[in-house]
Amino acid sequence: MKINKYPDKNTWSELIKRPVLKREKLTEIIFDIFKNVEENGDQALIDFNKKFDNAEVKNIQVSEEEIENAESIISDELKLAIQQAKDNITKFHASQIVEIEKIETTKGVVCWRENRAIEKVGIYIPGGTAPLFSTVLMLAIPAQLAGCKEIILCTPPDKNGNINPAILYTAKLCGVTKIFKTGGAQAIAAMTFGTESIPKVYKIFGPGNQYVVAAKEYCQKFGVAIDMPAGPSEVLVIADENAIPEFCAADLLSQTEHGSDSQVIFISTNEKIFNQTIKETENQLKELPRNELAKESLKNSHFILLSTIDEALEFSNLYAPEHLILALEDFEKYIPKIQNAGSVFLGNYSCESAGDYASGTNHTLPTNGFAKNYSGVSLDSFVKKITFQNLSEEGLQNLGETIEIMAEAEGLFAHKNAVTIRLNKENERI
Ligand code: HSO
Ligand code: ZN
Repeated sequence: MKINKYPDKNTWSELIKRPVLKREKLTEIIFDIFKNVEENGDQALIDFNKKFDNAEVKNIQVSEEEIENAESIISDELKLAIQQAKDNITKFHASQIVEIEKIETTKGVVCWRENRAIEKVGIYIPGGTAPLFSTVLMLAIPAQLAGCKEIILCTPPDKNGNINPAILYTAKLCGVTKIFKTGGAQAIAAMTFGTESIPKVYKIFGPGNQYVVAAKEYCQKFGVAIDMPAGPSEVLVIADENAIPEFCAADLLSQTEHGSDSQVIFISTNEKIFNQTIKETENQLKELPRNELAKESLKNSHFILLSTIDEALEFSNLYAPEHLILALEDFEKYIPKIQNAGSVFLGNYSCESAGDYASGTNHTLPTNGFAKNYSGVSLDSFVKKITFQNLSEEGLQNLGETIEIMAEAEGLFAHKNAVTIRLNKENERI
């Protein structure tokens, strides 16, 4: 970890830099994978499963029997936990449904917006050491609430050709319509073009490695939308003299265990809390099963001592963290000063894990500074909004002249005429 005591403001631009990823030559690889999947469909996916995941898979689609089997393997304890998380995530996302409001902008001119669900969406869940079934909750729940008709899920099989039972169980519970054993860029390609078994979708969601991220960038060329540009996970913690170093260290480490490229930033205005948190982080690190990853990501991480909370927030707004934790006594006072952050955790008891799993907010959030211009996933991510308008005769009379004058000024006489012809007709009748 890098320790910075009262760094000069002109060094901040260095401190806010994310770790530079060793990006391999991805463009060509992604192009080839997309071409192969477009041309060979399911067979390409079966071949890629063998090549990349060392898995023999005959049927790309997960069967009903496999899903039932998963349900019988999951412990009752885990089922109950998933249920409570689901209830909270559902409650919070359902609260985002807004009522249609019809607005009369001029007498006789009524405008409004209505939501329509994106009909077909695809969820990508990475394989590997941490089976992120919590991400299934975060994506499938709002998709179902929004009314998406087709919600498909792709995830890579293990070397026995199986998928983690918690992923299968959660997918079924949250209304995923079809589950497929395919991962990496080829899964994104399959959802982009469609194959014999995988339907083509209109929007793709979910995290992934550098190949998946590059594939999600590429699929947009074919008219598919994505949730947001992605980067490694991150958290920024701001602590005052009332913060609890053990808690701060635990929060920092929870984020470092996601991957060696995760980044955490700790800022304190109190030297004692600062030093204790560093010590605690080193102590707790030793106990973690995934401490190799955590150690690596700590190398990218900064511990910063600053003079005031206002300064800490100024730094945080510049960094625009995915997660911001305010371990502050009077956090209320600072809320209006938060400008850029994906999701904020207030007070000593609001750990990031709460939002990662079960409090109700979504954990699919903008990283890599994108909190400056993107929101996290919400119900809105699964709908598009259509505007409507209805002008009565009186409405057109009230607004017509304005439209005619503007159309004429743009030199667009057909536009003007669309109004004039109607107003004249009206006059004829009178
Ligand atoms: N912190 C991750 C989400 C997650 N954590 C899933 C645990 N499981 C990205 O925000
Ligand atoms: Zn997490």
